[in-house]
Amino acid sequence: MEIGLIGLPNSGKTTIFNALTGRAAEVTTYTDATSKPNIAVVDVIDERITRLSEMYKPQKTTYATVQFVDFAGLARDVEGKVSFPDASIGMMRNVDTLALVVENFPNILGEASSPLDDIEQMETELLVSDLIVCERRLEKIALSHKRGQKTPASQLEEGILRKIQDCLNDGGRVTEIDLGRDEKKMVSGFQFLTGKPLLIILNSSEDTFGKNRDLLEEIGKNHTVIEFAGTFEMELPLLDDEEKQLFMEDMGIKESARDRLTRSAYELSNSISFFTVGADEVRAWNIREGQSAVEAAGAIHSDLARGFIRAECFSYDDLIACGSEKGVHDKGRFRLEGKDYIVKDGDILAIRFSV
Ligand SMILES: Nc1nc2c(ncn2[C@@H]2O[C@H](COP(=O)(O)OP(=O)(O)OP(=O)(O)O)[C@@H](O)[C@H]2O)c(=O)[nH]1
Ligand SMILES: [Mg+2]
Repeated sequence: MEIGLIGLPNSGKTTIFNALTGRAAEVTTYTDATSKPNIAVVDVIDERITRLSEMYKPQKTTYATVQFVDFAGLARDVEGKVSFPDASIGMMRNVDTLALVVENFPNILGEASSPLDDIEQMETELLVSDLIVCERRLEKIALSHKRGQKTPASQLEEGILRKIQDCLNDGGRVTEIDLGRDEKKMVSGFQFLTGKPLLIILNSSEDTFGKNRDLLEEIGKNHTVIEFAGTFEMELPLLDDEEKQLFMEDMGIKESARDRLTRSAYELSNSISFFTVGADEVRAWNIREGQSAVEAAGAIHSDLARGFIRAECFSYDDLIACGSEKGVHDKGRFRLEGKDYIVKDGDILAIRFSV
């Protein structure tokens, strides 16, 4: 999964990136629009994988990974209006989930922040950039229709894009539009920014962290929101475990920034994990809730999907309850599932296939 950190200039994106990754990317008062984004890949530490690895003692243990991308400063024009640099937009379209970092601490001039206005402003930016994509494509389609190149596919596409355009013009998001499976496929190539799950990170100052209930509630009416204490949490990965524990308890932080964010992002994007186990490797894989056994096979390798015969399947919970794979068999919890079986979070799969 790829999570993109976006936000107004100086909202603390790089600070949060450092808190998430344990990196020390430069935190500056002003980065310019030409700066490259910071990118880091981190393991998603899933206790179930740790436990499976202890049981199977494989040569290799592979956790699922999340890639964090910290987008460099938005450009602000002379009137203070922000816009995304083209290079950033291109990259933003490639991430799975957008995490909007919102400043909730006084700026360097000591001025109070305005989180709700900032969210609105950023949402408008996302919407406008989708609207531009939509309108450009519609113009192209209209032109080819005028030239007599009208096909069922082009008419279908036009219809969907009109729906999207209307929704955006009404201030809605692409995620709010009820699209069928084929329609979704048709527009997936546009990678609309408002079509991606959006998570709000309220970046609070150390002294107000945990005391922003009203604000969080207000934001929570329309969004999934989590609160971070950016500058404080950026220091945490640098401490030893005991110190870290003490500092976190002191602030009332129960989980690391990384764990909080990845869990929310998984929930928001309906991601689930299934596992493969064996003497060579124990590994976690991510798919979307509702995906089938053959789609899960395809996540491992396209050959497995192409030559799919059956999925051997049992659940992690049954394995733990029964103590061993043998126990799972003895208690009748071992299953053979077909192509259309909907994979559950925590399923352990082995794909039978032939190509
Ligand atoms: N008090 C306080 N200051 C913060 C916090 N997070 C960031 N800052 C400060 O805000 C300034 C900008 O932080 P960055 O993390 O570089 O912000 P950014 O969003 O990456 O900025 P650009 O990349 O330039 O858009 C720095 O001076 C940080 O020290 C925070 O949680 N509390
Ligand atoms: Mg930055």
